[in-house]
Amino acid sequence: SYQPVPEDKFSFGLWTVGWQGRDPFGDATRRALDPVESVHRLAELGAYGVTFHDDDLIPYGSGSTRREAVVKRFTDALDATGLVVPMVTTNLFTHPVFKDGAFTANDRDIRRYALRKTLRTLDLAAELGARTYVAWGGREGAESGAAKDVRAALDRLKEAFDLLGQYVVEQGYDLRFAIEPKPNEPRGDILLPTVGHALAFIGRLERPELYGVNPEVGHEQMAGLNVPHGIAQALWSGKLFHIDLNGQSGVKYDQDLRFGAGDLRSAFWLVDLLETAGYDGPRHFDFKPPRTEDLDGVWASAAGCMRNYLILKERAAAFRADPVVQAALRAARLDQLARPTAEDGLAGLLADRAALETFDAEAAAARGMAFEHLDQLALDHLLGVA
Ligand code: GLT
Ligand code: MN
Ligand code: MN
Ligand code: MN
Repeated sequence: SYQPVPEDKFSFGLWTVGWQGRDPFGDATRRALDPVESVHRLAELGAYGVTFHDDDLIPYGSGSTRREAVVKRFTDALDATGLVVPMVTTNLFTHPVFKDGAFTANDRDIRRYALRKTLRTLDLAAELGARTYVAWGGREGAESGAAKDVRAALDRLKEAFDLLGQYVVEQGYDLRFAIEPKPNEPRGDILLPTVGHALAFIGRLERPELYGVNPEVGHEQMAGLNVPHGIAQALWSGKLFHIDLNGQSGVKYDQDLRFGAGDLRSAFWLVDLLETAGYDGPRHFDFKPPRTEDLDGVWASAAGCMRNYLILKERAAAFRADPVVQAALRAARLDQLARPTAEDGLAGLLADRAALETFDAEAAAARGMAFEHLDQLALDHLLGVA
């Protein structure tokens, strides 16, 4: 029946279903959604969580009285529906003040403002019980060479994240940071463009254990990369703190299609990976219902994200359980890959004449890998004909 339930841990950003369809060429095609209305609709659809930027919930520029009233009304809706807030983030990209970035803006006073706006959001995240803070640096980048000293900008980015980490520790907040890479858009080139760049950056921070990644399916594909491979490396590094699921068709503008649209085969392998690797975080959808849709279409699109995930989860599990597939995996020698190459140690390897002196490279080269048969079995399962 593919009916989502809270145990599936599906979550949505307020900015996703709330996107009004404004793009660089056209105005809004839909009215604004009240966050409280979104909370109720998402709960009815079977989601367990809702996420937001500070400004998605509390209109930019609100004073403290308005702030408190808005948060109270929102938490009442959470209490009424049982929805939780697993993740919160800060809008550091919409206001013109962030046109040259936030934590890496050349203007120092803008960087200090961005930090204060973020520290205030960390308080809100802790207040609402969020365990993850996402940091997407969409405006941290450049369109031209001399405009940004990238090494200095990375110093400032490290300085910012170290300060945010210090704050979380000093306040005793149970919060971790998830850095979201993206190669471009809105900046011509964005800093930390891929999962690999972000992982390398995290290793340079003062408290690396506090930071992980929030990869977005479409963002890696915009860089022409294999999403399940990037996610696998994040998992292998213990750094998959959160994930943005959506759809994208190849290297072009950020499409933010509903999950399952775009590269379906990649989505199949991604779900297979998340479900078999023991990822237990939110399955968070960061998509944009196309601006052709009215509000009925918005909710159909949101429901489709979850339905497609559940269908792919079922198909991937059937693939793994199929005895024919298991035999094909052995024929493709996946069991050998799982075995250490030299459990006999360096001395054993050096003493092993069969590893070099008498090794028959021609015979080994002649062995087929049987990958095509295996991949066809996967496609049969994905297409529902296995
Ligand atoms: C923005 C961006 C997304 C990020 C969001 C978090 S905001 O919509 O395109 O990929 O995940 O800041
Ligand atoms: Mn995107
Ligand atoms: Mn995203
Ligand atoms: Mn996006």
